[in-house]
Amino acid sequence: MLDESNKTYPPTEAFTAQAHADKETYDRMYAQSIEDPDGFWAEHAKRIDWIKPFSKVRNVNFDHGDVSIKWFEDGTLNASVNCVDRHLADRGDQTAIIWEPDDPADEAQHITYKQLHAHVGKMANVLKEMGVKRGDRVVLYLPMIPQAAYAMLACARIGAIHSVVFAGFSPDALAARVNGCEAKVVITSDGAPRGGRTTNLKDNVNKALLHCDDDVKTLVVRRTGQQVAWHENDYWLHEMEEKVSDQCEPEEMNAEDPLFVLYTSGSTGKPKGVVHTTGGYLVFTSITHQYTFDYHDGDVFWCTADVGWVTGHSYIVYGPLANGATTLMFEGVPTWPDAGRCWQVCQDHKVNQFYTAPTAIRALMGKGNEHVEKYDLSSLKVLGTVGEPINPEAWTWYNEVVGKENCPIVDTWWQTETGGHLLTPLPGAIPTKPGSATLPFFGVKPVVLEPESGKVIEETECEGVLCLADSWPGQMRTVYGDHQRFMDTYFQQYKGYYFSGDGCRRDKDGYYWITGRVDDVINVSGHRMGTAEVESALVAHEAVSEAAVVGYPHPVKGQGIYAYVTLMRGTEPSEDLRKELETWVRKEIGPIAKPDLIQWAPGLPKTRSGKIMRRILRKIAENDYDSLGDTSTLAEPEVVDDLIENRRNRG
Ligand code: 6R9
Repeated sequence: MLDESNKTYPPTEAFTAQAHADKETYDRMYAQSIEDPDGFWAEHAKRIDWIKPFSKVRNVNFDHGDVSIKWFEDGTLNASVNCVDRHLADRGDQTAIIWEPDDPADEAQHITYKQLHAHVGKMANVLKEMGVKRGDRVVLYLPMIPQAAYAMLACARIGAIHSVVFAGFSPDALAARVNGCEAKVVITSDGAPRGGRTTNLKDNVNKALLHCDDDVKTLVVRRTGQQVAWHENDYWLHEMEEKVSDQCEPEEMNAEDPLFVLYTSGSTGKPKGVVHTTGGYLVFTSITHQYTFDYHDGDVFWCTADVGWVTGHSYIVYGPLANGATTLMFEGVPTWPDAGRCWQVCQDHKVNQFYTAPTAIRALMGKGNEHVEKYDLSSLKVLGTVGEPINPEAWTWYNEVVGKENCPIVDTWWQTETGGHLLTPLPGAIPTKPGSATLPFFGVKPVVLEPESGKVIEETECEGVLCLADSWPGQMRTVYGDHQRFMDTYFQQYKGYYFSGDGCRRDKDGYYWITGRVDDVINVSGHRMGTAEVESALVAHEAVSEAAVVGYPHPVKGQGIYAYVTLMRGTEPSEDLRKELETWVRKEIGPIAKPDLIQWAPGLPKTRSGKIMRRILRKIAENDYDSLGDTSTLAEPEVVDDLIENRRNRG
């Protein structure tokens, strides 16, 4: 592996000269944000239009049992007004959204702020017409089409809470989320083209709704024109839109009213509904979008994430649109029709900031430089990465081949729970090091704790678990319908701190290096997967008696899914059964959860109290047999030898 850990890459003088922040500005603003958080955030909350100004900036308690997080609590605002209406006067005819369809032969669309306003107004009125009221939940299960952004903003406009479900999730996973937040309406499309193939989304919704309340209505966007099975509670968006006006009076929302729920994997089987509220989230996504990407008026910003993930929420929709940016939305995949697709889009639309995940960078790096070199990438100014640690090889390729050593790379560490960037370089201010998310954003107080004792480590150079000592405006407020779970997950283990679930190292310069999850969450292609979710899908199959899932290093995905499976007595392992289990998990959760490797395990290593020793399974999956640690406390130490022998046989 390349050792780049001591190399630093300072921004060029020319870049720094035009940037929002140089090192001195960063130091000054960071210091102020820590010494006087109330003053700092009162000042920066002015970037948002308030209907009624707030008088109190923060009201935060991190004590387990009594956790409560409030920002700008007596202020009122509307998120859709901030993302749309307030730009009409100055930039009504500027493009708000560039939509690049899956097939490069189809033409891109440019939607101006004026048009966005009309689309959002119509969709908001359609939702009202369907009976959606302030506080109701609406699930979005959509391809990457502009209607996804319209729908989010339409919900925000009428005070409904959206919950976007990634369109790659299975009908079962969708049903669990519709039921979890008791949604009134599901918004979907007939089909979803992606990488030249089409998924029948409406069909998935039909299957999901068999497990949901009969009253749930479906609003369908016509994307492909394909045939769909129709039910009595189904409505076509284009038909509904004919009946309503495009003017919709926005609801006056409290800063702490929920804006959305987004389900994410945790270390137990059931996904958590992460709740974000309106005021703090909008302030935080807007300020991070501006400073982290050094976004300037007129820039074209492209985040390649799907709106089904938090990255799409914060950096395709809310952050950029709150800043009056031109945000690019891409329906396709980076490798279809070929590995030049992203660079062609960058060239065609003169993209200035490009934000993607290490897994995409690695996949494209593997296809050869010629796909990049064919295109004119001179518009690029800043490159971003998110989702998992980036390996130095991929970082260097991104820097040299894509950025021509002329674009700072911002490695942004954050989570669904944090709403926006917590650790990241500001591109004009902070010299970068490949693989490090560098330093905290304004107002962010990272601490490294000893994992066992929970003691805060004071030395600069150290390694431990990453916690946050104080709140920031974009922090999640609760788990939907389960505040106890929120407190237990994030505030119980280390008293008085928010526990991120990540391990990290801090180097002599105070830079943070994320070492990965310390809980039972694995990170597959930048997507979070709870090992327990995959395990419960596996044991739901009649042939499986027990399953244990761990992550292992994967050259493109970062981590792959390694499943140890014990079969029911009398069931013989076979290649057919292996395929069947793979298909089964795909169906139960979705394609992203398909195990990369299934190993038949006659027995699993357990403690005498019956706990599966994942530490050992992880080592075996990594082919690292010399550091298995103490196995003598196992109920049946000999199962380990069996597993090792099986692992060796598969090479
Ligand atoms: C935004 C997002 C969060 C988990 C997080 C960590 C990993 C994200 C990272 C990173 C290293 C980075 N992660 N960004 N690890 N360097 N720059 O990805 O949210 O899907 O909730 O995942 O992803 O492990 O805890 P989410």
